[in-house]
Amino acid sequence: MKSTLLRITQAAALALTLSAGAAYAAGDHAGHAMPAASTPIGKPGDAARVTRTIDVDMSDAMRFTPASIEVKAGETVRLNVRNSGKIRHELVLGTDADLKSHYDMMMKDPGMRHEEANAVSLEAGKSGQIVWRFDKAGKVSFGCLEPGHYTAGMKGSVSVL
Ligand SMILES: [Cu+2]
Repeated sequence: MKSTLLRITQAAALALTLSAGAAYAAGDHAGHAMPAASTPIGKPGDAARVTRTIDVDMSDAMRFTPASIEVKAGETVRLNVRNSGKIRHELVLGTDADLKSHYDMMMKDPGMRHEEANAVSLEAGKSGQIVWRFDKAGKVSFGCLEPGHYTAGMKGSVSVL
């Protein structure tokens, strides 16, 4: 009886720790959130205007498949992202400079989660989506900013034509 109670208390304490950690990570990251207005990489898309869905796989080989995607300027695309690995991965859209600086932050604070519109962070086996409007011709990069992944080559790019 006593040990059951102890276990419940431990579970409650763990849950509290986890939620406090999540709140900290979200709060810590809020200052870096992208504005909803257009940015150098485009902006969050309207799901009703999606013209194309592109499946992207993330694997423990530290690769995105496909790693290069082509879209037309002005196109709103749904990236249907799947983590087929056994560890967490994420897909974050950004300029190379954005990704690099976020990656450096992740190295200092590995618990951080990306929950902005330009990112999806997925546990093993999970799927998620990003709806994004690529409104300027050029290159938009993406990467997995989990510690060690980006530098192992877990990156790709969207050519906006
Ligand atoms: Cu990864």
